[in-house]
Amino acid sequence: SKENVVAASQADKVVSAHHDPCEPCDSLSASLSRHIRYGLCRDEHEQHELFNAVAQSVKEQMLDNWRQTRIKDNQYQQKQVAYLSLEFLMGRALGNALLSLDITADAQQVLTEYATSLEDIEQVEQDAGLGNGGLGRLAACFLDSCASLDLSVTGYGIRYQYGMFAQKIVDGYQVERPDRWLRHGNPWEVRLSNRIVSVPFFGHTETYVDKHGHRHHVWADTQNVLAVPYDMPIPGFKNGRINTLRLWKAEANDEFDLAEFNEGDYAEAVATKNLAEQITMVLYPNDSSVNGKELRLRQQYFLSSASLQDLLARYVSQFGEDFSQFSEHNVLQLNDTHPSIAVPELMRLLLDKYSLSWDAAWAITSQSMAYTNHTLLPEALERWSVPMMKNMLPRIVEIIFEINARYLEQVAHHWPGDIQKLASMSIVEEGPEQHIRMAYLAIVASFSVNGVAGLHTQLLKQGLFNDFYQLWPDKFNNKTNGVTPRRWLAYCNPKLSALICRRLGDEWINDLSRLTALNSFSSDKQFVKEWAQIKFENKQALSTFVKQQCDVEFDPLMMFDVQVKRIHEYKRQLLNILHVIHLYRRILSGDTQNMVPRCVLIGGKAAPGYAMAKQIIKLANNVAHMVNSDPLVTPYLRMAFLPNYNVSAMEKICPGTDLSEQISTAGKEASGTGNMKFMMNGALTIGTLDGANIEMLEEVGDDNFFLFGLDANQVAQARINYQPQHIVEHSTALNGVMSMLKSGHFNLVEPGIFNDIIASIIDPNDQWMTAADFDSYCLAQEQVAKTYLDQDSWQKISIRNTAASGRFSSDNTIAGYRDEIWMKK
Ligand code: B1H
Repeated sequence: SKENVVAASQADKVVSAHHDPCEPCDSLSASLSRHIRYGLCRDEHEQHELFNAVAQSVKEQMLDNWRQTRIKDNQYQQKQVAYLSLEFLMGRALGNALLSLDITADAQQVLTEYATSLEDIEQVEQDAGLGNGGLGRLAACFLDSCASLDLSVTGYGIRYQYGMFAQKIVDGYQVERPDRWLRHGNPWEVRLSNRIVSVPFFGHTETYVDKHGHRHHVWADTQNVLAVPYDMPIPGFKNGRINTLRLWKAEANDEFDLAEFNEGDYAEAVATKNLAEQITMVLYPNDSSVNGKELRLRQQYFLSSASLQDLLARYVSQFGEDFSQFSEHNVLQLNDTHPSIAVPELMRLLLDKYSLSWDAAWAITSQSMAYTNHTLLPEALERWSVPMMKNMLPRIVEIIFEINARYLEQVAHHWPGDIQKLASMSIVEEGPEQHIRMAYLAIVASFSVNGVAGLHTQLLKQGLFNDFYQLWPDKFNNKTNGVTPRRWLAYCNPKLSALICRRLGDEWINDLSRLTALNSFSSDKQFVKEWAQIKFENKQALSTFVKQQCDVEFDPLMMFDVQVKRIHEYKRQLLNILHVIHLYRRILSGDTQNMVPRCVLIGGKAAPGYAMAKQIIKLANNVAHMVNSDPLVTPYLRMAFLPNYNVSAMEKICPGTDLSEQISTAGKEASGTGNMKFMMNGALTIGTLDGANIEMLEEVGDDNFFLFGLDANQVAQARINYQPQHIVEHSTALNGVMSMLKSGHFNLVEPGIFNDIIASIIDPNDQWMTAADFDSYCLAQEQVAKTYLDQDSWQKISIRNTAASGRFSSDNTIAGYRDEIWMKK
């Protein structure tokens, strides 16, 4: 195979030698007028062209520091971290870049000369939606925090031509549309033709013994796909560091099938090359469930191999082929098992390409890999069919079996004579068809295995991975998730941000624990008044957005009750909808005493193959329709389903939310991160004891959090003899809601469409136990209403929530990764 790695750090040195570091680059203004004059080639330009020119100019402001950062990091002064992830849910980049470079005011000023506003230009940018939900957005927040903490961290991912699908709602149903985010080009990216690598697929393996008696493995007759890196700048917050997000695009090489070529089928021979480019065509839109398609495994291997070749080439250009210091200088953080095929791939490169011994290669691999688990849901645990893998990656499968054989000796040693343990802990799952358990592969090869919130890590250790925890207790650790305070407070909520800066200065932006000082203002009347006024204005802005997107009138004088996240049964949007129906029935029956007028907003995408999630979307839309079209109801209750929920939408939603819904079945949501964004922006939370909610409650205190429902232990207990039908019969409220649903009140013209949903609620096997928590949820909602009636105390609690959110800065999380995983000695 031709793995022509080009070492390019030499080129950097040459270029920098010719660059005078004292010569300043053009000002933003000069740069922009140059881009508009010479970049567009005509006098008329559309908004997206103007945006592109602005982004090009802002990128230019980063180029010197970007190069300086790269040159410094190529000297390996600090350990190099590679964050491998199939998803980076970046959203828009312009506003964030301006904030980090501290040139927002500059840009606002410059744009007045072009008869437009920065705000308008920002809205033109397409979201980089290269992720599904929390896992992908976490990777994006982490990159921001790493750069801001001056850490040398490179994100490695895939440059999907189509990101997360765009969601439309037609007649209440979700319709998916392709996300053509690159249609007008991507002004932030830089294509690096000098760092292209080649990734092998298919073929077969051969072994031979050389004259010294050493065995060698050759992976022959492979079909190679070129991996072309596209770099995106990741600016640190006002610190001059510009890190890199390196996204790989698959391209065909120009080795043609000569037979076909010579037979005159030139066009056909060239056309087959398109197959290679399919690899990076589209993001798989599943969240918390696997897609076992062959193309997905190809994406995973493509990313892993390209990134490792890149890393090794860089290392070799600095240290030569002496890999003894590799793990001292490099660490690979695996974002779930999706890139865990990097484990056997690193082994392969060290063994076959650099001729290391197994023991040397394994020492390096197992001291460089760290794995983060993001879910306990069985449907999200990756298993790949061995026959399929053998065909696509024959050499990789050999290596996995060898890793397994050696590791099982350790298992046998730890549990002598326990045959059952060998089977249950094997990386290879036996059955009619063998499968590779990717999580086990990741655990075996990693020096660190972490969960993403306290409860999640505890459940990993005691449940799913208990055997491994017994074998290697020291590998396991917790790193509770966080979100970046730059995007999720300073940028998205400029009014609140300004108020906080007036009282505390601006140091909270990179030291969020300073927000605790806000507590001392919670009895300052003037401050509370300003706090409430800002929330009101943010609610006005959100109403405008909801009106645009859903054509529903939200009144900012009403309470804004919001649940936005992927649609999944375990997240229980259904519980929320049942509560809306409950309020609707109360209003219809005239029981409006102490009722607080509310606007309920639900938004999120369903995986295209997830039928139940799609029905929940339809139910939300139908209930919203009934609620909003009854003038007797709308003074008390309104509801909207927001189409196409994404990063940019959340930037408008979380500042204008009063109540954040975090109502998953306890033990199912590994962490959650939306919960943290709402808290930072002063929303109060109604939630279960699940994921990071538990830690939020701990920080803010139970007087300032609306807790309800079974905890994880109680859920496990209650499951044993769960009789939801019985619960319905004994709950007047739930009984009423179920009757109304069954009567067809919400689907008069489409009889029967909600039968599956209705059946799921009273199914003794309902995994999500919606009925079990319903009464408790309604009670907590009454408490919410009561608190909201006393606006003064509501606003105080709101302040306390923001004040207590400091722990959930991703800076804090990344400091933990840095100290306890990456730099751990
Ligand atoms: C999370 C996923 C996920 N956990 C499979 N698992 C995927 C699994 O494409 N796939 O195959 C994609 C995504 N995503 C989320 O991670 C958790 O549900 C959240 O609770 C958590 O906050 C987030 C970040 O850790």
